[in-house]
Amino acid sequence: MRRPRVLSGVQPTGAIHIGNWIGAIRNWVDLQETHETFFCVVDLHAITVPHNNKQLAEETLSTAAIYMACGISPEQSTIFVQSHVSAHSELCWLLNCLTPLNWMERMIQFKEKSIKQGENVSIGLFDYPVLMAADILLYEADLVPVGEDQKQHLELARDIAQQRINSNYGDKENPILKVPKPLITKQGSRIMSLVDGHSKMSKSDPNENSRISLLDTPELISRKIKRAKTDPILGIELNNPQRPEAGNLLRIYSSLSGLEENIAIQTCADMGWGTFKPLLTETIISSLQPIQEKYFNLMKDKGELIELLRQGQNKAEQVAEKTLKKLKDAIGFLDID
Ligand code: AQP
Repeated sequence: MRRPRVLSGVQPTGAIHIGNWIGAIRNWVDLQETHETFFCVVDLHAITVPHNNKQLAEETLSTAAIYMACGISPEQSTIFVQSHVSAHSELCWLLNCLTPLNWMERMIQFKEKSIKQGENVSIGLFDYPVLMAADILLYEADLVPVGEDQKQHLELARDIAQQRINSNYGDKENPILKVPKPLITKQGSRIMSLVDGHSKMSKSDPNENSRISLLDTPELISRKIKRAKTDPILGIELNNPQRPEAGNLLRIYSSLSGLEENIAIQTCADMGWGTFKPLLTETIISSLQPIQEKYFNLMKDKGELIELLRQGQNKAEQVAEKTLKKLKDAIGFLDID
């Protein structure tokens, strides 16, 4: 019996921030102990919006190094780059041909992201959820860690596997594709922008002050926290809808200090911003310091890093090719191997 398999990834669309870490990567570290884990840098997803071709390779490598610096171990997990395993693109095409257009037209994230792109929306952005379904289904993932915003995409992957593939080409005893389940991450793990408590902290937010990146220097962290939006009310609260910024900063403090939320609430209940902000700054700096140290060490030897990604690619390919072959046979392609 194999351990339940988990697959997840981050797009190399910019510097990884504490939202990506608290909401995703940090949880993956724990999953390695109990699950069979596949973590990819999803560079094919990154080009669904305009990207910088001079930076993509470097950001891809840097994202992989961040995974490892945060504690994802190449021995325990399969760490790889999405575009290095061509089965992702190939399965995406096959799934495209099996997915009804009207299922795609319901995707909320496309509607939101396409507004930001104006006239320049690519077909790739529309197809993002099918590529994500390909990522998940290729590895026969049992569980996929998803935040609220990705739930609909996982639902699509489940529907494609179940309704368009298994029920058309398979039978109950021998399903062709595994139907994945969501691994819902904690509510509190959604980290919001430092300058607007209503919008998510995001790599692509043009305002650098909206996020703390994992590689920010102590001086920069201190400056960003000083500038973070506050209000004139004394006492830091977690769950007051009128004070989203206070709630967000307290959530970051509780996540990084390791204090239970209720203890963090009590500790900060009477603090003014002048006391709380330096405390938060210190907490962020000290929790990022070991990650930064490991990251810069890893980046000293890019050859070794690339070798680890090559090994990850080989491991990933072995699993992905099997699933792809199974589906191609089910669809009815001529096989000459
Ligand atoms: N603010 C956040 N709080 C908690 N979790 C977050 N994640 C992203 N932002 C937050 C989680 O990080 C993982 C990787 O995300 P992604 O790179 O695939 O894309 P994203 O969700 O669109 O992240 P960004 O930072 O907002 O990137 P851009 O700006 O490029 O779109 C996911 O598990 C996500 O839930």
